[in-house]
Amino acid sequence: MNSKRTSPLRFAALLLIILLTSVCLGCAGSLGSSGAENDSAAGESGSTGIGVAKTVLLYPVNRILDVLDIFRLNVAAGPGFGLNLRATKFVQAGFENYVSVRAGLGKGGGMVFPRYGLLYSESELMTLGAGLAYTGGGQRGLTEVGGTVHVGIVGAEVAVDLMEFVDALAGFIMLDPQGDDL
Ligand SMILES: [Ca+2]
Repeated sequence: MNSKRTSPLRFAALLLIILLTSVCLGCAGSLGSSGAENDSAAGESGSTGIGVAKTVLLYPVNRILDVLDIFRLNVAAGPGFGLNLRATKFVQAGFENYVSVRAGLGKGGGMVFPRYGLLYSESELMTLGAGLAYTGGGQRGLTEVGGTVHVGIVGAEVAVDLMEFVDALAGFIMLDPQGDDL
């Protein structure tokens, strides 16, 4: 059987192309805006055209990124203990006390890719409580459902964000309630 698999190198090259396309389109959009100040009629027309092209070209990219936004899914290494269970910020409870280096999806935590995490550090020091009175977990979304556990020197998180799920679905019909599309 002849099965094709995408190598990590090809995946990295594809990601680079996507990022460069995003940057170029962003620059083009800025130039279009400057032109609009000098020649409003022609500028507005140009900006609209660039805006439409940008939306079309980035449509598949934004759908992938929106889906990745849904999940908090990572493993951790570092000393400590912690347990947090949550069904949104309003319904949660736990106690956490650890310092960790994490690998995986962790929205808002990334040093290189703030939107996704991937490889980052995160600490919860003596945080505890319930509901909105919980003293930690500032990096977690308001509508996250899932849990975080840390025991000894290892930990993990599994959660989905309900608002991001809605945003990902809405994206397919060109809506962006989270305002995060490129
Ligand atoms: Ca979106």
